[in-house]
Amino acid sequence: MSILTKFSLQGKTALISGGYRGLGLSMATGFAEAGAHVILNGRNSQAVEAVAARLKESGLSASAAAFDITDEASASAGIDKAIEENGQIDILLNNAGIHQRYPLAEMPLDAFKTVIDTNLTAAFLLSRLVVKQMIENGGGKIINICSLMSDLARPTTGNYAAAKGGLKMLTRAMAGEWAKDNIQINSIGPGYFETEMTQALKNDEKFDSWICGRTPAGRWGKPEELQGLAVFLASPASSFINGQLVFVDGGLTSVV
Ligand code: GCO
Repeated sequence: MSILTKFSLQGKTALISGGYRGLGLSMATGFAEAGAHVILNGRNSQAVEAVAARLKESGLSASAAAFDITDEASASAGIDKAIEENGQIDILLNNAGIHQRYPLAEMPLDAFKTVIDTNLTAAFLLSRLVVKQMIENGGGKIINICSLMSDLARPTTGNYAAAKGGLKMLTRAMAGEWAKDNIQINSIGPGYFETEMTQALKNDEKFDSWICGRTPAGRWGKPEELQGLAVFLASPASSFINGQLVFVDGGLTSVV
């Protein structure tokens, strides 16, 4: 296989949770441009269908799968339907994530639970729902979207950091159980990227200049800068990499 073919996703089907916007959509677009059929997930079917239609208009292979990743019955039915409609799921990108920022001492229990459910538990649930058919098909790829907050926290993000720290270890646990079945499970740790989730932070001049000073690259990341690593981890080129977390953060987690 030539080296460029090793990076191709031709003939693969990828399911991306929260894949209709932000970083998830950017990585889904990268998968599609590398040849995959991408299934975009979100709760709102209208929004997801519209974005999938936009990708198709630009010549990419895309479809929608609207279901709630935090609800076992909804996720199970959604995954079954996606497999029935597409034959199989070769690549799962556990991307969906939310923030509900509070100082820990004032954080409502619901805010803690909801962030853990969406950012961590859902990755377990979706992976468990797709792994059996990956094993039957001779292998697959699971990519968990961790964060710089898998290793570093800051005030008001305790729920998010706990979830992303847990996701780093869940990645390793999955590798420990499923690598033998030719499934590679790795994670990506974005640093600060300008998305809906961080728009308010980016617009805050003090925070923006702190991040640009704290990040050796001196800037925020662009969503398309996640595509290369995502495609690599989804491709045959990473067939002997397992349980790893790779930061895409301009060097932020490498310096004090
Ligand atoms: C914050 C930010 C961070 C980053 C995220 C990137 O509140 O400091 O939202 O959580 O966006 O960690 O991976």
